[in-house]
Amino acid sequence: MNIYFCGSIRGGRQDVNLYQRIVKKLQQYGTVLTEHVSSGSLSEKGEDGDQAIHDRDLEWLMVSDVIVAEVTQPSLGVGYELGRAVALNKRVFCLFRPSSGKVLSAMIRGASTNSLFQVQDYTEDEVESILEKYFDNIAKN
Ligand code: 6IA
Repeated sequence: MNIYFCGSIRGGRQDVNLYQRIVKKLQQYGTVLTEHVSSGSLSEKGEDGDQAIHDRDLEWLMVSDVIVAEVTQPSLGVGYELGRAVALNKRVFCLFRPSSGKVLSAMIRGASTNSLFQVQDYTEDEVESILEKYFDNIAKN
């Protein structure tokens, strides 16, 4: 299974340790195409050029079976990826932490109208078990 993980990069890296935990867990279920999103040493500039990054990410999005996004830290790039994923009819799982004090965008919360697009509120300590539950479920369907 190809898994595309989305997390904020230029939107702010404050949750990067949590992204690392998520990617580590996701690797139990398949190949995480976007492992770099969780890299602690990612510089803000990027060496490839923005167009190359965009085009490569879209190619990965197209070949992915499921998109998992940590959406607590708002990111234009993540929002864009999620919109493209919906247009591609992909399975999407968004993770949000209400304890952050933030309120999730209506365009993300409101997109969860069917089982293909799900938004899950969670606390940091339950992140692994939430992912287990989700992937056990899709394995059954
Ligand atoms: O707007 P943001 O930068 O927060 O968007 C983050 C999202 O866009 C992530 O989920 C990534 O999949 C994608 N993305 C944004 N920037 C990059 C990137 N390098 N490399 C790969 N994917 C990216 C940007 C430069 C980097 C070295 C900081």
